[in-house]
Amino acid sequence: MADKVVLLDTWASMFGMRVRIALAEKGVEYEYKEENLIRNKSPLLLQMNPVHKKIPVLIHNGKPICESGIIVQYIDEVWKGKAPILPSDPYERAQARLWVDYIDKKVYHASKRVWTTDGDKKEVAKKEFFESLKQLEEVLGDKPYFGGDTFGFVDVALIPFYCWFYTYETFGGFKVEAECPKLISWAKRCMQKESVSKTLADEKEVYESVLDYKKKFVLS
Ligand code: GS8
Repeated sequence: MADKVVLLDTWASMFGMRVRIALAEKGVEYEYKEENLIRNKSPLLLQMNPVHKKIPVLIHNGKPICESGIIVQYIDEVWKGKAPILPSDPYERAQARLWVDYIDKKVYHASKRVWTTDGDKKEVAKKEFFESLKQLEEVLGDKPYFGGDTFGFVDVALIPFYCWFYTYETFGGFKVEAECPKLISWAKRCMQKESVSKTLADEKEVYESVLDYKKKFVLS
């Protein structure tokens, strides 16, 4: 029986984009279901992710897998043959997981505060955002990808943030390229891959959706 793969997601989610890139890398066909997280989470989402009630959720032959980093690893294990995402060496694999965890804990939290806060809080967020990106630039070094010569787990986890850079830059009054040129070159390299360019949302549409969100909910 053919695999039935369903993805519960929202179009602008950097976490959902990770999963879509991984599925594209592996050539897995799936049904995409857009969730309305603000007004109305679907009964399917609440049933499939009762703990966090968050997207993305991958439903593989009826069984849910939650949390983007875990989903990408699951995809890599299930669809083994093509385009490995995680390194085969256990030490390298541990390092890749460490940096994905770093992206989740540092980059995401700082980046979100750049557009949701003001004043001193925003200045602290900007500082932390650049510290985390510069740390990642150091990890990248002179390699084409975080995965070395090939696009890997850390690349999949980080590249969706690229289509949010315009939003961070507009709210933060900075240019990422001025501070982290190597990272921008890396992002442009990743964008040459179809799995990435076809997945990443339009940066202006992301920004418009953030403006819309902020109008509805007074943040900060
Ligand atoms: C984060 C998912 C998440 O924040 C992962 O999958 O890696 N650690 C998780 N999902 C958000 C949308 S993207 O910002 C979400 O579903 N939010 C709904 C809510 O918080 O109610």
